[in-house]
Parts: sequence; C-alpha cells; structure tokens
Amino acid sequence: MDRKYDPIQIEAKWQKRWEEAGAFRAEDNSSKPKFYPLIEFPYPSGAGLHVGHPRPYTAMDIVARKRRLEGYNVLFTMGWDAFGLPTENYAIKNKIHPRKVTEDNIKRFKEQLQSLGLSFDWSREIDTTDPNYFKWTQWIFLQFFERGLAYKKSMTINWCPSCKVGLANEEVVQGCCERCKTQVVRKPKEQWMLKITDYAEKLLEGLDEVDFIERVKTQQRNWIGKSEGAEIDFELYDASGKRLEDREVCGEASAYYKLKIFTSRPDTIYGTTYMVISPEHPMIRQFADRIANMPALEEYAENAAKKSDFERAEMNKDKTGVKIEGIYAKNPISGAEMPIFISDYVLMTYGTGAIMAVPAHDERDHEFAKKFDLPIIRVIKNEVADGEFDAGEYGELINSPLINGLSPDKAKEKIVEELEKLGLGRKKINYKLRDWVFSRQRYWGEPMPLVYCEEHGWQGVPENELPVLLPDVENYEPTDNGESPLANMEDWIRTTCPVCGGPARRETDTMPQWAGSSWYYLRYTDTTNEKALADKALMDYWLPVDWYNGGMEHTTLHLLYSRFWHRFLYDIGVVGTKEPYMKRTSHGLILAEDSRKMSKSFGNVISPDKYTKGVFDEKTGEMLKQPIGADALRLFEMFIGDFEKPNPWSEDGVIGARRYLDKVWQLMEMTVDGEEYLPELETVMHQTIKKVSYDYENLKFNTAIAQLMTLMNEIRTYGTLTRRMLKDYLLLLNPVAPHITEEIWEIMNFGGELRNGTWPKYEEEKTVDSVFNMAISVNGKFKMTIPMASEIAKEEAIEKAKTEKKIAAALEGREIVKTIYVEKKMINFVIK
Ligand code: ANZ
Repeated sequence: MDRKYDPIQIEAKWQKRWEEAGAFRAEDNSSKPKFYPLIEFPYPSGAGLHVGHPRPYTAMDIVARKRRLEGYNVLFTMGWDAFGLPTENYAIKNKIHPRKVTEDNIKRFKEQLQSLGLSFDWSREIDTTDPNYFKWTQWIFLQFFERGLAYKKSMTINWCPSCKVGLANEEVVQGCCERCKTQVVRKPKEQWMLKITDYAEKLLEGLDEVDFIERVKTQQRNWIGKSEGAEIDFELYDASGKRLEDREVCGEASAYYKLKIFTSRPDTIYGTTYMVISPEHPMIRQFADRIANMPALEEYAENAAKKSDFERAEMNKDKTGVKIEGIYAKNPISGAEMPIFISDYVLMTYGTGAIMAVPAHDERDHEFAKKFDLPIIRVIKNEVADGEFDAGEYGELINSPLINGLSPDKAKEKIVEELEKLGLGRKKINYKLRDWVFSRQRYWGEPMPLVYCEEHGWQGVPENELPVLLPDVENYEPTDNGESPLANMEDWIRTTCPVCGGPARRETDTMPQWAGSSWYYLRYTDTTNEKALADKALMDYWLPVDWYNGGMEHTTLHLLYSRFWHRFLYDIGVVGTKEPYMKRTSHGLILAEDSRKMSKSFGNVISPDKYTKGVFDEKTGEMLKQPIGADALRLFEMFIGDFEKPNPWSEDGVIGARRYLDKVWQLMEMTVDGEEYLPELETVMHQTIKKVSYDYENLKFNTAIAQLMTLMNEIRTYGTLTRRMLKDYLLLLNPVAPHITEEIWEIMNFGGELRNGTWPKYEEEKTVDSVFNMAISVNGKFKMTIPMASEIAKEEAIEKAKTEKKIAAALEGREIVKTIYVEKKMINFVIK
C-alpha cells in the first residue's frame, strides 16, 4: 500500500462531499421507519467548543449513523440556542450589536462542528434569535396568555445585583447566581409568570409513560415534590379567651378566623404542642391590635425578609423565633390550647405558611422545641429514648385517644374523616413546584408580545402582527432601577390597543433563555413554515423524539420546561403526543487532565481544534503540531470511559486512538479476496457484530470499541482477512470513525459510498465458539489439550482422547479403572 493514512486530507474531502451531496438529509415523506435522535442544541458562546461538547454529539451521531445503515429515515439536526446573557454582556462590553456577536459565534461553532464530521441535516439548522423562529415562541406564549396560564404578579424575586436580572429559583444555586456566582438578594418586582403548577400532576403522570434513566425521573419527581396530607383549621383565641372573628369576611358575624396549616402527617395531630407561622403571615396584621409584642415580631420579620428561602429552609441551621403574645390556638381534635410562634423556618411560599408543630416526630420542630423549652409529646411508639427525635413513620399510635393502636396510614385517614365531619379540615395535596418566573429585564431575548392599555389592561399582540421585533437600541445596558433596556425606547413602546385602538404601551420585559429551547425539537420537523410552528402532519410523522441525550443539569430546567410546553400544546391540539421525548439519557462530563472541571477560570479548557486542525504558532501561523484527526478525537471521546460517568481527558489516550486507526488503515494490506468470513475468525466476527450492535444502542460505546480492538488483534494474529470481513469491519466502525472508513471503502472498491451500505447481521448460533479445547490428563497429570466440537457427546469425546497418539501411548498396556469427565473442560484417565 503506497498511500499513507492522512486524516487531514481524508476528513476535509469527505466533509465536503457530504455537504455537497446533502448526505444526511432527512426525508419528509418516506416509507422507511423514522428515527429522531436529539442532542441539546448549544448556546453559541464566544469561547467556541471545548472537548466536552463532542461527547454527547458523537454519541448520538453514532446511533444516527448506525440507524441509517439499518434502513431508518433519520432526523438528526443542529441549531443555536442563541439568546442569552453572555452574548449581551459581551456586546455591552465591546459595543457590538448582540446580533453581530451571535452571528460570529454561530459561524465559529458551526465550522468547528463540521470539522468533527457529525452527520447533521444542516438544511434544518435553526436559530432561536431568528425572527422567523421567535415569532412562534411568541405565538406559543400568547396561547398561554389567552388561556390564563401567563399572568403578572408582584413578587419578591431573586435578584442578581451583578447581572442586574431576576432569576428563577432553579437559577439560584446555594443562594448565588448560577452564572456569575454573586450572592442573590430579594427584591419586589412585577413579573410575568407561567403557571407550570397547573401541570404538576400531568408532568408527574407523564413520567410513567417514558423511558428516561431513573435518576432523571427521580430528580423531576422530587422537584415537583408532590406531598399528600391535610389542611387543618385551628381556631384562635385572644388573651381573654374570646374566639377571634375573621375580619376579612364582611358581614358574617359568625365567621371565626381559622389558621390554616398544611401537614403531611395529620396522624400526629395529638403530638402538636405549639404552632409556627411564617413571619410574613397575614394573620399578624389582621390581629395586630390583640398582639402584645408587635414591635418584636416586626423586627424579626424584617431580618427574615433578607434571607432567601434556601437559607431559611436549611436543615442544620440554628432555630430562631418569637412567641406571639396575646393569641393562642386550639387543637381541633384534642382541644389542647397552644402557643403560636413566628419563625423563619416556616416559609410563606409553601403550603399555607403555617404549621402545627410536632416536636417528637419532626426534626425541625424538635430542635425548635428544645431551644424554646416546649413540651414534646410522643404519639408513635418506638424504641427510642424519651425526648429523642424519631421520624415516626412506622409503629403504632399512642397518646392519641381517637386513633390509639392504629398504623400511621390508618390514623391519617381516620383523622381526616373526623376533621371533615367537624368542618375543620380536608385532604390536601401540595406541590413543591413553583410557577415559572418568565420575565427578564434584558435586551437580548424574545420581546413579550403584550401591550398595556389603561382601559383594557394587558392584551396580546394580534397574531398577524407577530413577530414583535427587537428595536435597535444605542445602549444594551440594563437600567439600574431594574427595568429592561427596552424601557428607554419610547418610540418602540408606544403603540395602540388591539381592542380599542387607543394608546397602549408595549411590555418591555423579554423572555428567559429557556423560552426558545422549550419547543425547538418541533421546529426541526419543519423549519421554514410561515403559517404554523410546524406542519401538523410532519409533527405527527416525526414525533415524539425517540432519544434525547443531554446534561443532568437541565433535568429540572429545560427538560421539565419543555415537557410542560409540549403537554400544553397537546392539550390545545397543536401536537399529537402527550410527551415530547420517549427516551432520555445523560452523559458524564469530560474533565481536564487534572480531573477538575474544564473552566476558563482554571485555564484548563481544551479545544477540539487542536486535534482537528493542529497546533499553530500564534505569531507566525506556522503549524507546530500535526492534527491527529477528527476520527481519532471522536474515537477517544467514546473510548474514554463509561459514557454516563465523568472522565478526565488524556493526551496519551488520543494518541492511542490514533494508533488504532493506523492499524485499521493497515488492514487493507492484509485483505484477500473472499465473500465469506474465514472459518477461524467466524465466531469472533459474529460476536463483534452482536456486541457492537447492542452496545451502540445502550450507551456502551467504550466496550463496543474495545470489542472492535479485540477483533483487530485476532485478525492481526491470524495475518489475513477477506474482503467481506473488511467490509463488515468498516461498517461497524463507521459510526465512530466515519471518514477513515469511507475512504478505505472507496479505495477497496466496495461499491458506492459506505453510508449507503447495510449494517451487518450476525447469526446467534455462530456467536458461540464451535470448538473448545479439552484438557486431557492421565492419573491427574496434564498431558495435552485436544480441540473438540462444542456439541460433542461424552462417549465420543472419550474415544477421541484415547485414540490421540500421545494419550494412546500413555494408556498402552494399562487398565483404565476410572474416567473422570468434566463437560467442555477435561478428561482424566485413572489407570493401574
Ligand atoms: C406536622 C408534622 C409532623 C409534619 C411530622 C412533618 C412531620 P412535605 O412532606 O415536604 O410536603 N410544613 C408545612 N408547611 C410548611 C412551610 N410553609 N414551611 C416549612 N415547613 C412546612 O412537608 C410537609 C411538612 O412540612 C408538613 O407536615 C409540615 O410539618 C411542614 F411528624 O406537619 B408537618
């Protein structure tokens, strides 16, 4: 073979050819079965790709390429989730329009991705910042709005003083801004909200219908946080023993005030020894005149307001609180009278903002009770010392006249029944899930398609006026008062009311970055549609996405949001499936060689360009190091370790991958004519087809490659292979290393291009070795091994051994007293 393996030349050649041929176009009206794999489209940041990006992309590319060879019509696409803060911040800093920044970044990302040989259908590229795209993001928002699922609410938001932007709970990590790590503060602000809480139950139920890896399902379930229990009403009394009337119910003299609490453990009601309400609870204001220590309560509330819910809910935090003087509560079941406290561990944002405290069986209540020296009454029997905490989930009820002896589950039912009879309680389901804060006070996002008219309030922009475009502004800086930069654009803001034609003002908030990514997989089915977000028939053909791989960090954000949008679109008849994604898997991160996360701040980020383009001298532009090639890079990314676990990068590993590809190239020299497998290598060929086929579909890319390497070694040991064997070897390796395999296919004249070939099939019977080595001993002494057919019978095997020259000689003239036979392993002749 005179030609050397030259990945630079080969890779450029095939990438060009694929592009010119539109090689990986999905067909819309096809009789083939469809397969829709999806990867999370990237945010095109200024930094370009790092070697972590290609891991999930290559994985899904492998499956896509394999499925095409198996005869599927595959929709595998790429796009840009391009609205967002980093672009805007870069634009502000460098005084360049974010549109321009975005275009430059996309160009660089695209070029990098193409140099990896990923088999995307580039004709379906989308960009969330394209008005033809975000017109439909705005349209979907209007559907929410028209159905009352988008509403404006004044709320204390998580405010990042550095990014000058409000954040959703999900974007606050340990009290800090997810992006810039600045301490988040609380700030009141009018915000648009999406009512994801209306979908809590549907989002939970949907999880039973899909094939998501278990940790994803668990995280989503916990995030939704369904809690079944009861709401219980406690009547309040003032210091003179008079029952408090509800002053907010006008006219009805007999309406007594009821302090509503939510509990997941109504069975423990006899163990309630005090109550706690959130420092912000409205009850305090309503009865301020009966409360003897208002200044102390107000002071405490002021301090509590400075803390985030996250800090307040922290388990191991020292408990604080103030007793409300002048009001007490009565237990509706036992009649016991109890003090009421305010404490910041009770949040206004969960349940009713008030609890019945059961210090024997609730850990936070337990700590609080010890600190304030409050009684602790055990109501569930257990082997725990008195006064000690015990969650009390098992055991029988004690000290509880109505329910003594019952299990907690039975006791819950009985208490709820009793409360319902009294009209003082009811079954109640609560969710941890909060509505989605959908407003951002930034420039580089989708404008909200809403206008405000003094007379008609908030109105949606009529559909035929979509998209609402972003105006050109001089200055993208967010304003210090927390308004969007759009708030300074009077000309843009002034508009007319769609109802009365009178003056109206546009909403100046924009949507969060999560908007565009909540439905992008729908657009891939029909990227140019101007009349709808996508054609219904095309969506019916392609949906649901068969396999979606993405990061675990998106589980309770993007993945949940897009399931919510999809389920809503299903409910209003836009899409035909309840769930968008049938299967969800997740990859482990690629770490730097020092096992730390790759990060600009650690200076340990590695760009794939190093391997696909080479290393260049910054000044002279001279190539210092030849690139190892995209195929070697892809191969290493997949061979690096368990796909689901984090793995550190290794330069030696990339070199090793390249060495293996050099051997693949050398196979050509060893190839002889023949349309069959060589009998000596037949079993391992079938085993390899079986294993690789299975492993590619089951996230076991590393073991698939290991098997291909094993086969390589066997072929090299044997010395030759047939054309048929090489052909199948190339097909199996092609999804991982598409360029080199196409090139060899062409050189060997295997006909057409490999990508139009057919995935090899194995025969199950041929995957088991047909021959094994039987060990033969005489009087326990090993003599030799004899190859025997797998299905050989015992008698036949013994006969075969006896007639073997060396064994026959040993048995000559002796009496065989016993023959020990271990199937498929050994025969031992005991002789005298
Ligand atoms: C009495 C009780 C006894 C409770 C017991 C727990 C254990 P999940 O399961 O997460 O829904 N709670 C209710 N509202 C609260 C709020 N706004 N802030 C802080 N805590 C609140 O939790 C429900 C339990 O959390 C409720 O049940 C209540 O304490 C507390 F052995 O009531 B429990």
